[in-house]
Amino acid sequence: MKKVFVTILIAAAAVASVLSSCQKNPEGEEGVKKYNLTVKLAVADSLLFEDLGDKSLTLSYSKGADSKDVPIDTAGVILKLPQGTYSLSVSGKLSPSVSLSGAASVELYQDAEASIELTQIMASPLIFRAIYSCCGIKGYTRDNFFEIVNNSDEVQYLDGVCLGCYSGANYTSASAWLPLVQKGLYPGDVGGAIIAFPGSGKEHPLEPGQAIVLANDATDHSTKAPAGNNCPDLSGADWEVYIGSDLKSNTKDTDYADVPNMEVIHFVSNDVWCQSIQNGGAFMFRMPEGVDVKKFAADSTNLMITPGTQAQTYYVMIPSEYVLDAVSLRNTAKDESTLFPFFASWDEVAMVPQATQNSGNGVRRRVVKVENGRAYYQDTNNSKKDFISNVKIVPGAEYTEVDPEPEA
Ligand SMILES: [Ca+2]
Ligand SMILES: [Ca+2]
Repeated sequence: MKKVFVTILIAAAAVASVLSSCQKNPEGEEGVKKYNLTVKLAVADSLLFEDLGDKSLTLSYSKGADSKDVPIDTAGVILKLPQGTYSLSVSGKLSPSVSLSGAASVELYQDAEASIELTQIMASPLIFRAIYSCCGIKGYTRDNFFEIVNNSDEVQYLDGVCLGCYSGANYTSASAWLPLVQKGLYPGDVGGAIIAFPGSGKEHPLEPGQAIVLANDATDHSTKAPAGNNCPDLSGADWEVYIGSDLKSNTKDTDYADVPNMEVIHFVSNDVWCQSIQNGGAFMFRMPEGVDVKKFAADSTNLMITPGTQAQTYYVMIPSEYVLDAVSLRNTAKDESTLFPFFASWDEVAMVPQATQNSGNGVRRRVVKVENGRAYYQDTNNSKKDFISNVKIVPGAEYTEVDPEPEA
């Protein structure tokens, strides 16, 4: 999920609460008193009621284990309900990529009114579903892979979608990049390169719910890595990263001919993309309409060396507003409180612990809903909550079960 446009406050405003007694009704459930609950909707300034128009919104109200849904619109709704404490939530869609939500709670022991302020959230249709980067045994690091899923209800096109990466470094001291990162400007090829899906716009569709596997090297690593490995077979990957010899004559990378290559937009490594993200992250972005990423990456005004150094390595700086999805991982051996962020707070809130090395495990996004066999994934810009750490990831496997809520 990207950006909360209209920030804010899920206000439990004006919850006319008044607790009268909690006396048990001697007449039993049949005789439980009922009161009117008036639910009103509020929106932050920049989201006008007109924008809501006739969009269908759903009000869910629950008391204990009971939950019911009713339609609600800008006029609000009045419900006659048995007394009790209710949790209220409103959800709906403004457009394919913009959803609305809000919540409140109310104690209904006399006629009461609740006002729910709606927050407008722009959800990225394309997100990382899984990242496998725990690496193999004896320094084997070529087996990383990434899954990208279409988490929306519309066909999405991968053409031109770019990936950047932070990799390596324990990052327990503030990076020279930190002041820029906090402003939402990210060095895109710290992890080796900026890569992109090729295509002119509509060559690589991804159906709703469909995912692809992007391998660093599209080969069977279980036979290539030293004995005792738990590395994946990536010979069936959909895409691979090939840091081609057209870029550097001394490339150490191998092109596995059966699997199409990502385009390399800009690079600082001649070998592996996003080699080891024990502590680091990956992000996905798309240039605005009409902006060619190769031209952007060739424009010196978009390039920087590591601040405070005389280094000759130039990185392409990617603005946050182009970012679709950002995920960061942390080395579990490090104290969380000593780590510094890789992304601005609105793109990414907290890191998910990396999987154990040579475990065959990775981090995978939580399934929050399954409808007609299709999984929907959690995306709240918080990797710690959105991802499950250290779980077996079978490249391209489908998920059909809702995952339990994360522990608090
Ligand atoms: Ca490769
Ligand atoms: Ca290839």
